[in-house]
Amino acid sequence: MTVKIIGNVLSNIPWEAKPAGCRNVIWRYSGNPVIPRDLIPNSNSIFNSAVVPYQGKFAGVFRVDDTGRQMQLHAGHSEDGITWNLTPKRIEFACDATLCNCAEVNHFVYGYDPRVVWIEDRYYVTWCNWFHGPTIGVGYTYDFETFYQLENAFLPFNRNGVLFPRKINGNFAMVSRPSDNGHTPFGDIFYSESPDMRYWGNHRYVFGTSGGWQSTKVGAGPIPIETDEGWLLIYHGVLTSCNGFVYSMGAALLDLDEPWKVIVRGRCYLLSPQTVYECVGDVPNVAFPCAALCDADTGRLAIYYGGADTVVALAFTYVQDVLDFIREDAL
Ligand code: BMA
Repeated sequence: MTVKIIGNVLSNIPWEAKPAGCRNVIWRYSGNPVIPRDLIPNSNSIFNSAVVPYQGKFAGVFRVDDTGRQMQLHAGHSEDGITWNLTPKRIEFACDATLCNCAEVNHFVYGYDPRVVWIEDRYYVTWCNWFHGPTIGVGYTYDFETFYQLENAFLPFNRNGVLFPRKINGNFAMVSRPSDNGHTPFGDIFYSESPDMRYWGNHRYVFGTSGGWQSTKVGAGPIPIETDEGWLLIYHGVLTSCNGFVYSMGAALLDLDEPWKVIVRGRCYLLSPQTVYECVGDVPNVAFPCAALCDADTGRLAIYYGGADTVVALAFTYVQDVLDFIREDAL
């Protein structure tokens, strides 16, 4: 491994060796899916969810659609990152009145596709939050029990708001994907900065659609991974087939100081929906990454992704191998 990962040594992340004969850069966990759709009472589906290391174990925020098909967020804990306990009651955000006008913002209608990241002194959560349509909700927690809500980052319509794990040039940094109020047949990734997690600006264009698997729209996935060569961004790309959207995952490397500048981006997907749990479910043909655990020592990467908008699955790779893969066949 020549790449240096700027992050914590996490020797206990989920891991399984690459199967003999596997030709792909990424391989699926043999026990997939790790979270079934019916893990908690009244869940219709659990997918597109975010996990982080927490107190030597793991915690996260999970997208749970209930059997009324209401999209909600639930907290969860795990000893090993594979077997999860989710709190049956959904997260109800308290208001941080110092940074949020609660009466205007804190009306929970729906929340989905969360991301979680530790920045400086707390875990920040972003998600797709109803505010007269989808936009980027922002909150934080210290303990995965009490969650505080802040002002929405952007106007509607926006999705896939993903924070960077540290300030860049003195500001909080986020990528997001402006969209429409429906199932959005377009979408490019933009970058924005904030001095205080409240006011967002300095908007920059990062990248948009390209051919093949990423020809309809793209959106950031897990929290970007810092390396000495740039930010590794795992993202989803969507194509439109005669049968609807197909969601795959790919990767790009962004400049460390100016992350809107793309150093390299892969032409081919890392993983596309091919297994039964990616192709059969409430929305067929979806592999949607929302979180990754990375061990800075070995470069091991465990990626959590939603399968067919129904379950949570895991896949493994090495950061070095992903970089080699996108450089060998770059856009
Ligand atoms: C997007 C979001 C995701 C979902 C995807 C595929 O618009 O709703 O949560 O995984 O569509 O249905």
